[in-house]
Amino acid sequence: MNSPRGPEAGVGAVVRAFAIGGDFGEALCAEPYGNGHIHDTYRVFFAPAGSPARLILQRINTQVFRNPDVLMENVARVTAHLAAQLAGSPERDRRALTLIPTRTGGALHTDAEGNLWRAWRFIDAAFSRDQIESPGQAFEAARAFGLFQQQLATLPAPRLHDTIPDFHSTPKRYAALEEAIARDAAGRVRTAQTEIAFARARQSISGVFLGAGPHAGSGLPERVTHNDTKCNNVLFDERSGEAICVIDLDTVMPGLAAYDFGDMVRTMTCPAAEDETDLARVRVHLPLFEAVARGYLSAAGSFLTPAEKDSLAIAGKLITFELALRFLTDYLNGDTYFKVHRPAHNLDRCRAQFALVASLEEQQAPIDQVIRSAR
Ligand code: ADP
Ligand code: GN1
Ligand code: MG
Repeated sequence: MNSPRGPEAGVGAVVRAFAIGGDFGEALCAEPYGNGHIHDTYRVFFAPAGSPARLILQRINTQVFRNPDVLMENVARVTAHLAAQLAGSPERDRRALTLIPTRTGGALHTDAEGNLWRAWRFIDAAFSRDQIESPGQAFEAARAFGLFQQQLATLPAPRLHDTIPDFHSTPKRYAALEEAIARDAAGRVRTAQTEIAFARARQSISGVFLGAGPHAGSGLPERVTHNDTKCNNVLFDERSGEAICVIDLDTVMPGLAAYDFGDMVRTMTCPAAEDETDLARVRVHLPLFEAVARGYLSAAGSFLTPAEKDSLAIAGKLITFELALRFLTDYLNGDTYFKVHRPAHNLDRCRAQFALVASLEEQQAPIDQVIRSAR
C-alpha cells in the first residue's frame, strides 16, 4: 500500500517531514494512540526498505504550551542528558526517549495549517497502564520516577524554562477556580454546588508548602522534576515488567520533589480510573501507598533532605486536590483545557479526585506511619 490509510490518513504527509532512515518512503498507517489529555498522539507504522517500523508522532497543543520553541529546548536538553547518563548501556534507546529531527534538522515540523508536530523513536516491547494493577507495578513506576529525578539532578546550568508558569502553584489554581465561579462562562455553577463547597472547605490545603508564594520560597529545595508523574507516563518492559522509561517530558522543569510524589500517590495508590463514577471504588489502598513510597525512596532516598521526606506525607493530598480544582475550573469554563469524551466529563473527574482527597484525609495517620518507616 502506497498511501496512508486509517482514520488519520493526513498524518502521512507529516511523517515524511521527519528524518527517518535513508530511504524511507511511505507512511502506511497511523492511528491515535494513548489516552493523554493534552496533545494528539499517533502511532505510525511505516516500511523503511522493507522492514516494518514504528514511531510516535505528536501534534503539540499550543493552547497549553504557549512557547513551543522553549518547550523543545527543555526536552532536547533533558533527553540528551539522560542519554549521556546511559552511555554504554545496551538498552540506552529503550531507557530514555529519543527525538527524531525533521529532515531540515529542526525539532518541530509546521504543517500547512500551522500545526506543530514532533516525532519520537518508538520504544518497542513496552506498555503503559492508565491504572495501576499491583503493588509490584506501583513500586516499579515510582522507582523509575525517583531515578529520573536522580539522573536529572546533575543537569548542567542554566535552569530549565518554566514551560507552563505556576504549573503547581495550588494557590493560583484555587484563585482560578474562584474566578471561574464568578464568571460562570458556561452557566454550570448551579450544577457543581457540592464540589464548589468541597473546594472552599479545603482552601487551606493549597498553601501547605507555599503559603501564597512560589515553590522557590517553600523552604524545600528546588529540583528538576517531571511534574506529570501519572501512571501512564512510564513504560514497562513487556517481558520483565520493569519500569524502563519515563515519558511525556513537556512539564519537566524546576519544581518540588513532593509534586512528583504527590501525582504518583494520586495515580498509583488507587486502582480506579481518574474519571471513575462509582465513587465507592475511589480510595487509597495502603499496600499500594507503601509500594509507591518504597519504590520512590529506593531511588530518591539518597538525595532527598529530611524536610523533603517529611513533605511526602502530605504531597498526595495536595496534588490530588490541585488537579480536582483544575478539572472543576475547566468544567465551569466550558471544557477549554482538558480533552473531554462525554458531557460533564471534567465534573466526573473532579468528583473522583475529591473522593480520593477524602480518602487520603481519612488515612492520614497510617500514611504518616508508612512515610516514617520507609524513609
Ligand atoms: P500526552 O502528553 O498526550 O499524555 P504522551 O507523551 O504521554 O502524550 O503519550 C501518550 C501515550 O503514547 C503514552 O501513554 C504511551 O502509551 C505512548 N507513547 C508515548 N511515547 C512513546 C514512545 N516513544 N514509545 C512507545 N509508546 C509511547
Ligand atoms: C494532563 O498530558 P497528560 O494527559 O499526561 C495534564 C496533567 C494532569 C493530567 C491528569 C500539561 O497530563 O497536569 O495531571 O492531565 N498535563 C498538562 O490526567 O496540563
Ligand atoms: Mg501522557
